[in-house]
Amino acid sequence: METVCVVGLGYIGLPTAAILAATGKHVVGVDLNEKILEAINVGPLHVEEPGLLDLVVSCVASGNLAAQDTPEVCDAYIIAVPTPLTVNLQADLQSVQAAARSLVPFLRPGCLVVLESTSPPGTTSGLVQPILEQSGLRAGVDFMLCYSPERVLPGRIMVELTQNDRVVGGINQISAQAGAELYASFVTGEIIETDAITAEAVKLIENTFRDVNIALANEFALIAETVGFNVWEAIRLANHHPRVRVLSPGPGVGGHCIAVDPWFLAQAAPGQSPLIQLARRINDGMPEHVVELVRSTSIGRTPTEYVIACLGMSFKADVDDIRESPAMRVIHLLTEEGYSLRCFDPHVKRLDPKFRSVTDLHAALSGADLLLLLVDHSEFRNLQPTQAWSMAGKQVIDTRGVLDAEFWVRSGFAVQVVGSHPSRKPD
Ligand code: SAJ
Repeated sequence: METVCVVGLGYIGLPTAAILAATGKHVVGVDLNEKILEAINVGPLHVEEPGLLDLVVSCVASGNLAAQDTPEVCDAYIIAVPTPLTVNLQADLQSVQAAARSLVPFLRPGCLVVLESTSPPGTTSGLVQPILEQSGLRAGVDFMLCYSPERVLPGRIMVELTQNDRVVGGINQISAQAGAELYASFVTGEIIETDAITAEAVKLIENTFRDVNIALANEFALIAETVGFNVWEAIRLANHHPRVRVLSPGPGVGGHCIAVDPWFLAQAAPGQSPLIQLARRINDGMPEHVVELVRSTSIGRTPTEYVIACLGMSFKADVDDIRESPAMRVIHLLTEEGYSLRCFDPHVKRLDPKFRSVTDLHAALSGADLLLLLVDHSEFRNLQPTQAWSMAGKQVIDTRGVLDAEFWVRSGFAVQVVGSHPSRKPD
């Protein structure tokens, strides 16, 4: 398999295309978005990910990677397009359908097609296969068809794409073998062959496990605030148990995976998934809880005169991605209530003008009544009270439990950490 066509050049497709190109394969990246094509062929890159820029630049320069708007005949095809959630909490598979349709004229006997997009169980054989067979070729006989989930963590994509174990599910055994051969060209982790529907379920199970665990941590945080203990300390100590690994509470769960994928599993069997659905709702309720904490700090002030420095907009630390971001949800809710916001995120470059965003920390904090820490970016983890002297009010809400609350309190600030009792300013 010397030539590969990757359809969808986003957070997964582009790194995959670049890594394949770096192995010496001739890779054609396909995307419908002209701006993305220009970003790859000319720059600047549309995705911020450590190590990605250099690799893309060198692969484009070597001629092994080219971005274009239509597929071409290749030995292997990878579909890595988005599968968002509809308003009815169903998987929107239109991009997968369109990508599969776009490949039909180019399929040739002996080629391989892999679906990587996170999809409800049964999508590869039930949706993609019939579309591809419109080529007149039979899946599993004339061409091979697999599902293989990516499992990489944003911020560590380039490392994890090669090092993580890879599950490859074929619609039959020879398809799985062909898929495993493609991934063996760049994966150093174990490659495990299975069937397509199991591989689809594996991806959903992994992210659902994490979502439910975060929901549990968030529930512990709400209990802690009511009962009066520090959830961060309690979780840290509980995790000393050899078989306990509670995740961290926070302002909610974001990103295009963990906040979305559990619904694909839940919707496949709504009557059998009450725990998954409840966990989703607990996590989705956290931004509203943060807004309640803000209300409690601003009692007696009208929202318009209460200035909040919102630190962080992305869905998690050290990434520029604001998709499904709980920080953005909090910002939306506060905006709706009429608060005066100053939003600052050192990673998010394309800011929506409707939010009053500023380009540095000082501008965000200067004259603000409340410091609302929404994302635990490296730049914020060691934030010091001395950096916040220019604030008009001395209120802090830390939704990520990263600030040294006692030190901030000793320095004259009132600090509320999600999952613990509010600390008052010393008299
Ligand atoms: N979060 C918490 N508490 C935690 C951990 C995370 O509130 O203890 C929040 C984050 O702040 C963020 C969200 O959850 O808003 C998701 O962040 P994440 O770091 O847990 O996950 P993602 O979305 O960046 O990547 C996940 C990973 N899946 C698992 O860890 C099981 C990654 O391996 C997947 O490849 C990726 O989803 C994906 O593409 O599906």
